[in-house]
Amino acid sequence: MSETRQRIAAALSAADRPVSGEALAKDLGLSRAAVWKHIRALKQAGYDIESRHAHGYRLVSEPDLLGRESISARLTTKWLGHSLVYADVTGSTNTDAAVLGREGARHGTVVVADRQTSGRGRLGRTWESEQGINLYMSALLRPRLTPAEAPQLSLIAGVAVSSALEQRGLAARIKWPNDVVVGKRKVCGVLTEIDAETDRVSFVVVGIGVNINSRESDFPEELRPRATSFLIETGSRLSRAAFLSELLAELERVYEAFEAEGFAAVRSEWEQRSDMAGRKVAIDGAGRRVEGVCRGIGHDGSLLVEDGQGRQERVIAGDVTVLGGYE
Ligand code: BT5
Repeated sequence: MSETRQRIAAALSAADRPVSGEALAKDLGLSRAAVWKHIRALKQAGYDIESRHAHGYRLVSEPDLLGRESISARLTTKWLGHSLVYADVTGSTNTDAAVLGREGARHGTVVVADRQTSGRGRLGRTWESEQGINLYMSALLRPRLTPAEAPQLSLIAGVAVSSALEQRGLAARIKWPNDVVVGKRKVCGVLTEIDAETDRVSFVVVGIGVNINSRESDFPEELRPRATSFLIETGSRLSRAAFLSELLAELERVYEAFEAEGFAAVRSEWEQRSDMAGRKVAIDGAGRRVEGVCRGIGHDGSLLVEDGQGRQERVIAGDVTVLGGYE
């Protein structure tokens, strides 16, 4: 944004009453027509500015801008996100992080975008990635794990998101393997992708999408019964840059515990943040359905499901339906 535009935004933001075009023009050494053009551009950039004849301009709300500087300025992590790539728009932050991974980018690199044009879910599904309101980020990690262990990082991301939302007063639960939900509705999805040779992980990309300031009408109609956001649940807006910094701090904390002590260090926190234990569930995956009562997760992150005969099965992947509870 041009410096003049920033100064106009700052002047409106500082004023507690409408500011006339004439006063702005005089203060900034501009013509009134130029002021008007800048106001129009600010509106296009998401500033809600009321203009009333004979009163002037009043700033109703500022856009929740995400940007390299606002993110970096808030970072409190030791290493996660210190190498930061920011894009106003990209296809998918997961794809970008994987490209960086193959180019040798370092452990802890984070890619953030204001909007994704091809946001991805699992199994070729789409992640709705509207501009300006939500969070789309991917962390490039180089853990010492086998490919079979790498999906545990989805569970770690779920713990971090649920914990960061809780710090902001929203009780969101984890739904195995990769959702964070409020009631029946999804507030966050995690997509973990692995680049590996046969027995060694080269890197893992943990992609996290969190709905922050979406209103119901921002979601496509068919998604409305199944999707929610921080704003919908709490009635308050949240700065994406502030939340991102809190989320990265949580992700770093949980990842470090996992790195030091293995999945066992995270397992009980995961179980506390999920309310799946004891619930009847059905899991569809790999061409079959497993039904039973959820008994928590195993030491490897698999879902433990007990059938009617008391036999326990470890489910490694699939889509869970909580029967009689959330989807
Ligand atoms: C996921 O897949 O939940 C993983 C989503 C990961 C998104 C992040 S954003 C940053 C990074 N870059 C990417 O390209 N992806 C990651 P899955 O479990 O397959 O769920 C996908 C399903 O969730 C869709 O088929 C919809 O039903 C629903 N969905 C799509 N967009 C949504 C949204 N914004 N909020 C809630 N639900 C949504």
